[in-house]
Amino acid sequence: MKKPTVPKGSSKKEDLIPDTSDGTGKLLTTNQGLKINDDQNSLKAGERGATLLEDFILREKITHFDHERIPERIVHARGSGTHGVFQLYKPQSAYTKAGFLNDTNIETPVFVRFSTVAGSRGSTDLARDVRGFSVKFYTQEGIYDLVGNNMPIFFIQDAIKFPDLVHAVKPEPNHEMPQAASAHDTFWDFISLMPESTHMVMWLMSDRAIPRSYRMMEGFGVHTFRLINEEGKSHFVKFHWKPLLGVHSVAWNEAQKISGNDPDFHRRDLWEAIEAGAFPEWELGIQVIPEEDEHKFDFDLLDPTKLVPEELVPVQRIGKMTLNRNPDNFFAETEQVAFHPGHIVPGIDFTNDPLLQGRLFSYTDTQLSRLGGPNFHEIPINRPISPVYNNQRDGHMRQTIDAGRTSYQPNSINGNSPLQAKVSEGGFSSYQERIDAKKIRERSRSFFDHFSQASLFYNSQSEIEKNHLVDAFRFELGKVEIEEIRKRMLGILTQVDAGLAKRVAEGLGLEVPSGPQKPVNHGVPADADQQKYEPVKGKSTLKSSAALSMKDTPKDTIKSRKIAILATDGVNGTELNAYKKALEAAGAMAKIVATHNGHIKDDAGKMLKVDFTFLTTASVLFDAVYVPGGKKSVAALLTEADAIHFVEEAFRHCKAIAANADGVQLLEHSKIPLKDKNAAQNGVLLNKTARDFEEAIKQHRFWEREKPAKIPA
Ligand code: HDE
Repeated sequence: MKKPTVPKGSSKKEDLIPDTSDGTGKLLTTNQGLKINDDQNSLKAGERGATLLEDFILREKITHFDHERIPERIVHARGSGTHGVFQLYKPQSAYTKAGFLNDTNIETPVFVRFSTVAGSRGSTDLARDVRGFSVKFYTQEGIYDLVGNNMPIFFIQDAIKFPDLVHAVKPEPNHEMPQAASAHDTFWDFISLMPESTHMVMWLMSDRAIPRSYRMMEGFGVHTFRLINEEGKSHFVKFHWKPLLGVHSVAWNEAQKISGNDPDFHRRDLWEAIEAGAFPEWELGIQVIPEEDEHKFDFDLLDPTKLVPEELVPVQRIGKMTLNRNPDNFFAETEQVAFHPGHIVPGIDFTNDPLLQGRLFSYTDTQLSRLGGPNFHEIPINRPISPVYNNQRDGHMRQTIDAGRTSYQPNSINGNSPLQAKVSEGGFSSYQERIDAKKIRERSRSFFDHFSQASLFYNSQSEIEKNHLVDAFRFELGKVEIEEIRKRMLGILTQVDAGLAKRVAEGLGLEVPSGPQKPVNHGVPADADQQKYEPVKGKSTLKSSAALSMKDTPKDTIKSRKIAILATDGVNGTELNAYKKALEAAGAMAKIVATHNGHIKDDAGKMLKVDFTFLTTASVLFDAVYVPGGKKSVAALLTEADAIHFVEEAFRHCKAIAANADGVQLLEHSKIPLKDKNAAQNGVLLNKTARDFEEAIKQHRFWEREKPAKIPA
């Protein structure tokens, strides 16, 4: 079948234009279009009141205000969205008939929303948490939503446990604490009783849970889906998003400080990068598994607590997504956008993953209360760019004026319109999977190896990543008050790795439980045979998988990286400008941080614009620090405790630091160890070129600095 081709530039943006309003230079009106003469004073009986009920302008304004909040998302409440496009590299007709995965001439508009899971709408971006990664494709065949996360697996295997999981991680119901944090008793109580979550908590305790940027995260569809080709043949598929900037994270100590300095850190980062034209890009990857291979693996493809190692099934990169336009209005677009894993197009279909099956119910249901009724698909951001015709009618806030007498089918009055589409006309037809089964509440034995992939994940981590995992478990379990829960978690960790359990136990001041540990599964039906639900540890065919570590992620650009230049009056302007220019030419954002706002005067009397002061920013908001020379400038910085703290903290967080000429003195006065001044030791560059500095910044972090000892900062 010939797929419809959309010329480039036919975008969601154009679709949104009729709904976009801009009052610049216009006269103020009421919602009824009446021009307003006085928006400063309500209508009163005399100048000292009382206010009159008659004041319809006041009433309209206040009433609207009273109702301008909607319920936040029950999970993923905190998020940031943006527009972009998806471009296919090569037709995928062997696997799928989906139009947007077959025609390389199509530039499919997308809207993407990134989010944390547990926190409220106003919570910090840098919580230790899973990140949501939702992509809405406005295809010619309707909306396709890929509603994924930045981790490839999930906590639970069956949708019926989702409310329990979320209740456990959300702030505790008696006092509503802690906000946006899993480090509390109810979360770990639940996790320690549900061994199926072990693999996911390994990911959650890893640095993946504290990304440097939304732009530097992987995305995963999590469940196994199906691709269906023109012949009706099905292949299993796992979806991936691979960021071209690599996968990078911050330090936990840094994450906590960012939360105070700029709780909007990720939102701002995304917004500013797009405004600056540094458009974030991801490649869409697919792992394709023929139907015949369904039972070839040592795990079940339907089990969402398992991933398909890339060593077993390579990821094919089939297209690129570029995010290139910030929304005009946060509420109208980012807040009202409604994703649903059940929004699919011909060529894509579901599997029987019991977590996915439950999700298929939840997402429309939740929009009914969140967006207020069944017409949320008419909200401009949710509206497909392909036409919508059906006999669904009326309801709260209905926008469409459906013309004609008939709203039923079959009908003879209107020629039976709208007509059902044949498959050859693009009509959706579900994959005809053969099912021959009893109606039972059960879990397949093939789902019970809860530990092999958790061990695989741990074994695939670098030493540094393992250290961070240990620290994260010590932090999280250290915040748990009930000792029984900590001990139970140690029992679970023994199943992952004895060394890991021992190190976590040391930090908690506990002994690793002695004897063979067999964590008990408490998620068991009342009448079930406990033994049937016992977790097992199978043998993974792989010892480690490189793709699970962030160590070898691409480190080849400083594009959009933020660099602080510490300077004040008397700075060597020639040097500063040359360095700044070189860094900016490589795509970085170099900002002057000074002792005062406004402008600083360089050593030649030229004025340089200050971007931040030590009061308005902090080292945790930058990727690297540079201290240029200039006697007077450095002398002033030496008397500024915040300047010394700035470089020490950047060192503590393993960032690249460059200092030239007198600037070196600032480092000498700090606790940064500078043994060999001529060597660029671990990313500390003294009197080196901007080019050397660029190479160091590309490395993202010099984590090995953490090994000998952390400096106080
Ligand atoms: Fe969600 N999830 N979820 N989820 N989820 C929602 O839908 C739900 C799950 C994910 O940016 C809600 O519109 C159930 C897995 C993202 O707007 C809700 C289950 C994955 C987002 C919901 C899951 C996700 C949501 C809340 C278990 C990764 C944010 C607001 C059966 C593949 C979407 C909303 C956005 C949001 C239900 C599990 C990802 C309540 C019942 C697994 C990225 O419908």
